[in-house]
Amino acid sequence: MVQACIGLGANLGDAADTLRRAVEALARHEGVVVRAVSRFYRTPAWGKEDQPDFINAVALLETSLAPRALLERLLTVEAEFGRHRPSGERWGPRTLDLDLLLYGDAVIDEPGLQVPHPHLHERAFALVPLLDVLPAARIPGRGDARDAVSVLEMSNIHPL
Ligand code: PH2
Ligand code: MG
Ligand code: MG
Repeated sequence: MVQACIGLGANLGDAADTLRRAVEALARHEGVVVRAVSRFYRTPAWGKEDQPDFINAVALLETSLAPRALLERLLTVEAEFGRHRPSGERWGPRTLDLDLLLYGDAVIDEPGLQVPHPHLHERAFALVPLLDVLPAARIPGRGDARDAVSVLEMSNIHPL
């Protein structure tokens, strides 16, 4: 079993309820055990700021799924929650976003599958909940998650 961290985000509909149900959907899958879920945070939109605040959280999993199979599972759950992926729209509003942040200490750079998540180290909305579930988290190739978050603006990341 490998320890994996999933970032959950939503800013359309009842985002907190969606995140709760998405964690349940992940836990129902064979080969996935949810070990911990972070607090839920209200966070300002990052990257594309003219959209509603997000609710963000991180789930700590143990999984027997290979990275690609886990990613496929995340995409399936996103689709179950009505996620549409309009082509060309980057960082827009979404009913549910599930990102593979960490997969053990693996470093993977393949089409559609990059681990650690390429923006993890610069996103307080992902690092703060990550540290809830894994206070000693390391980002392979980058160092301690705690060091990464220490240089970021965190005053606008509010636990619900
Ligand atoms: N996700 C994005 C882009 N911007 N901002 C916040 N606060 N939370 C997110 O989950 C988020 C974002 C792309 O996936
Ligand atoms: Mg994302
Ligand atoms: Mg995503």
